[in-house]
Amino acid sequence: MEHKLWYKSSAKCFEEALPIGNGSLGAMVYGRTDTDRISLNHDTLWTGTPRRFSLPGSPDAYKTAQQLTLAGDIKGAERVLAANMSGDYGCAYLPLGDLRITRCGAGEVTEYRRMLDMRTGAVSLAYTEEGIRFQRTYFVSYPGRCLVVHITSDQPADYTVVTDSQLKHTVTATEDELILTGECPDAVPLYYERIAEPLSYSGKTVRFAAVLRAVSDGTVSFRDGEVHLTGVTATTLILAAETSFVDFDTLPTKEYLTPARETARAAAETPYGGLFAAHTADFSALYDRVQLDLGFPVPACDTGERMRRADKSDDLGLVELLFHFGRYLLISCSRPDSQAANLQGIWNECLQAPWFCNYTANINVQMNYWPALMCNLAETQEPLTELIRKISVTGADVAREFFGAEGYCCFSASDLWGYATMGGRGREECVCFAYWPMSAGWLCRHLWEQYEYTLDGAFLKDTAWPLMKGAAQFYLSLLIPDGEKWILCPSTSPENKYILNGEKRGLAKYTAMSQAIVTDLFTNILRAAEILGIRDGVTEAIAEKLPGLNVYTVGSEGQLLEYDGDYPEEDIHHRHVSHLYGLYPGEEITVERTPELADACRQTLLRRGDVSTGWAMGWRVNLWTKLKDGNHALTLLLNQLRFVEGNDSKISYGAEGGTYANLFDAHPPFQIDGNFGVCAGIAQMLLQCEDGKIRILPALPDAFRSGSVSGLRAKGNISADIAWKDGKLTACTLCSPMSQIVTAALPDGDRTVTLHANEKVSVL
Ligand code: FUC
Repeated sequence: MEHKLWYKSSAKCFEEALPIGNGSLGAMVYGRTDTDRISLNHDTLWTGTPRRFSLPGSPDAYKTAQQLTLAGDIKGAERVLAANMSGDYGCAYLPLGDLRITRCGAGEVTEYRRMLDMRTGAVSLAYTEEGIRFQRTYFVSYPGRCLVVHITSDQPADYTVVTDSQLKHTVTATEDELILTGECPDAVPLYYERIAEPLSYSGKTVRFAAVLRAVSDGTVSFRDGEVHLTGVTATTLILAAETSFVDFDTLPTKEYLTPARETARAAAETPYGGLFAAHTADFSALYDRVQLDLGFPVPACDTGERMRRADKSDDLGLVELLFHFGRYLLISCSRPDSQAANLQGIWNECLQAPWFCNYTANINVQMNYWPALMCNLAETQEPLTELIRKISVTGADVAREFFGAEGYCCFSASDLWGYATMGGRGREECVCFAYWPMSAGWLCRHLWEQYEYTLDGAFLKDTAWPLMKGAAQFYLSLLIPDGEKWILCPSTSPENKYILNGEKRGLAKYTAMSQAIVTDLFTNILRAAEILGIRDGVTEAIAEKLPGLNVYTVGSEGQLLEYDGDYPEEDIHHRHVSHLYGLYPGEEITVERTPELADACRQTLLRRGDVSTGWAMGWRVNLWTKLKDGNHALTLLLNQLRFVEGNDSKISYGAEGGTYANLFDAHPPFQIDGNFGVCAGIAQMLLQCEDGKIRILPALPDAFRSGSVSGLRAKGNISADIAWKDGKLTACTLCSPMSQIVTAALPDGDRTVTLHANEKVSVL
């Protein structure tokens, strides 16, 4: 079992640096011996201010687009949607700044080691220079709400510490603090646009303060915006950051400087050992819930060298590491009271980050949470629930003003302020990615699953139900009859296009994915209604329309059709596999219950191919596990482990995905969803919940000869411990806090067992 990423050299770039975080405050540690860099983020630093949406007249445009689509004028319908519904993109996530620690050493650096220990949630650094042994430990404490850097040396040394930011800022020093204050710009250009003018600062955006303190056995002086440490052997740097963000709907006017100073002062008054102990206790309590041992030997070389090797098939220990790293990242970037994990979790150094580092919601933000419930980290999903709550408010305006519909909706991306409208800035070709009012439906499956995993009835009634109902009401308003069917017309399949009359089109009469998302939501809402004893007009309308949503058709190549016809695809290797939503994360298609459709999914995956962007391979890992093909899932996983060199700003939409030296997923660029997707996929090789059964080792690759996993979660608030040897299941116990009867699907057949409260029961 291995829980460490380690390196024999410092990070040359972001994709070699090591992430730490407490959900809100994030840091990337470079571990340099001359000027060390710790880049900083706070999850509420975004451009913009609260806003609500209106677009009078667009319900008519929507109806016009629908009529044009039904009449076969897809091009005309795309034009109408682009001209009347498409607007600006949402806001951008911003970097806070940097903390830099300089020591002007002259000697050669030897015995260097930089390491992330995922069990403690801390990075450490050790090296020798000029005969002095230096050590550092870095962590971001959730209980302490601050970054801690502990610096020691076996002989006295001198350092200078500074802070900096790309945002408008000032740095001042008091007697015992360095204070960086600043504010967010109103907007930043997209990543591929140049900043033509100085950024505008209206003074209404989020403001922030980062307060640095130093506790040392040597001399500490704060002057000229710097901290000078002289003759020190043990120093603890503490950095606390707070912002004026209140909530998505309120102007950011919260007091931030005093809380940041208070937090830093309180931490500085706590001995370092106490800070470290509180942090590790908090972190390990979450991280240690799941254990995975695949039994592979750990090579002697460092993690970077392991990643750089072309063939990963003889270093399958990396799979274990990737699984743990996914859990590590989730705990570090999404905690109760933090914002939801964005495209890069919380770690972003760019003023103009790719895709604004936002909540892209046509797969990405959802994928971030795929491992949460399976890996017994339900509380990390709280921020996602809050994101849904936001868009249930802002998106109600969008539903009404854009569609004349009830409920709420959100297009393909969101932000800190609950952005829910259609981006694309009116460009005609934007429809294929921007017109997609489906994200709320997909997001709601996380609410339902949270109930299924935790059986928390209060959560179902008070939180999940109203949010699921609002999303369902929106789709009920939109569905129209088409013969025996009920369709969402027009629809797109995220970011993909097909060929119609020799031209590329994104819009279609209906798409498999839109229908599948509504099917999933309606199915889950009826289940929830039954549990809650609710029957009303909404549930009746849902029950009536649900059977008519199934439009699945198998195409001429045996593939599942993505659109309403068997059109040639623009790109048969497209990264999105949206039409397979019903296989995963949805549950409509299973090998056992709908074998023909499962087979069509298999053909679709084979046609799409095994190389793609990072997250797209992460999705495919999960899909192959759902097809019960562990070996193919492993092929995808190994592809995802393909080494990608960092510090390359190129964005690739093709077959260049993989993993960086610091195990961050490479779209490229870095995008954290792939880390979470693959983490969930590894869990799904070992355990799946399907049609009321708990499937044990449903997709175990042959190469995983012997191993064990414990603490994985199954639906029904059940914890599972599994062991296997030479490919055969040798032990499996299930445990639940209450008595219940469950069916376990084992490799050699089903077993129904009675679980008694808090007793581990063997199902073998
Ligand atoms: C979706 C994907 C892209 C990228 C972006 C952030 O739009 O299609 O590949 O991941 O999100």
